[in-house]
Amino acid sequence: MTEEMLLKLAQAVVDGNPEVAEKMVSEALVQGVDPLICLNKGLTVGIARVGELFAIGDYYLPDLIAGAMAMKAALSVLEPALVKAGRERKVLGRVVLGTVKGDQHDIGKTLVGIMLTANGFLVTDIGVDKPVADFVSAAKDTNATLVGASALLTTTMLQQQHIVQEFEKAGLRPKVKVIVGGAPVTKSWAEKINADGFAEDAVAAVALAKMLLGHQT
Ligand code: B1M
Repeated sequence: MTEEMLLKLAQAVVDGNPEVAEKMVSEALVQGVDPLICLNKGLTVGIARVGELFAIGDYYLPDLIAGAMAMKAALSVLEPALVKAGRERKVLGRVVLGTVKGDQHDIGKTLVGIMLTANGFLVTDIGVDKPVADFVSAAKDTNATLVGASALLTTTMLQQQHIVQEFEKAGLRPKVKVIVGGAPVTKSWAEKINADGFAEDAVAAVALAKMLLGHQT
């Protein structure tokens, strides 16, 4: 995929055009383009631009939704290829993943899940807007050793701290590691709330999960 095509793919997300985004990704895959290139140099660039335009007031909520829908449409085409691209086949660990209470953002969390699955983790995605208790019960039900909490809003980040505290209270730590991520989340926030780790993106989340569960990265 040329730089120009990647720019067009990003633009399809900026324009909130799911048909074009999906078609371009399908064509790229047929041509043998690395799905990670489509993701990182096309779709992610587009959705980041949508966020910038929203932040400066050029885009409104419907534009935000349209951009997200275009990204999700393209991701649904990309997902099987991303998973197939994963080389590890051994199960590296069981993971529970969700977006915290009060937060509806699911694209980043879903991507983290796709990349963990692609790299050999068994992922239980509990969805968005999930209260602390759901993370704990899912971890117990699935016998997970890693829990990931995603938060995209400064107002919902605090939920990550509640999750860490609840796992502590339930006596599940240190057996269960808790990792956090999402656009406003930082390493220092993760340290402050005593999480086991922070990952900036889905690729870093895989490396972090491997490291925490004792696998070589
Ligand atoms: Co919202 N939104 N949004 N939004 N939205 C942001 C987050 C915002 C930064 C936009 C802005 O102002 N520039 C802003 C938050 C400001 C803040 O608090 N700091 C914002 C706002 C304000 C809102 C609303 C309040 C708007 C309103 O209603 N007035 C509202 C809140 C709704 C709610 O949740 N209660 C809202 C709603 C929405 C939509 C529903 C329209 C839509 C989401 C659709 C969906 O997810 N199904 C949406 C979108 C699309 C965005 C932006 C534009 C894009 C988010 C995204 O999908 N990014 C976003 C701006 C931005 O982030 N630049 C914005 C792509 C995704 C791949 O990246 O999610 O960051 P990200 O995930 C990355 C990493 O962060 C990391 O890896 C991922 C992959 O690389 N990561 C993890 C994520 N989770 C991880 C977990 C890990 C590890 C890594 O371990 C567990």
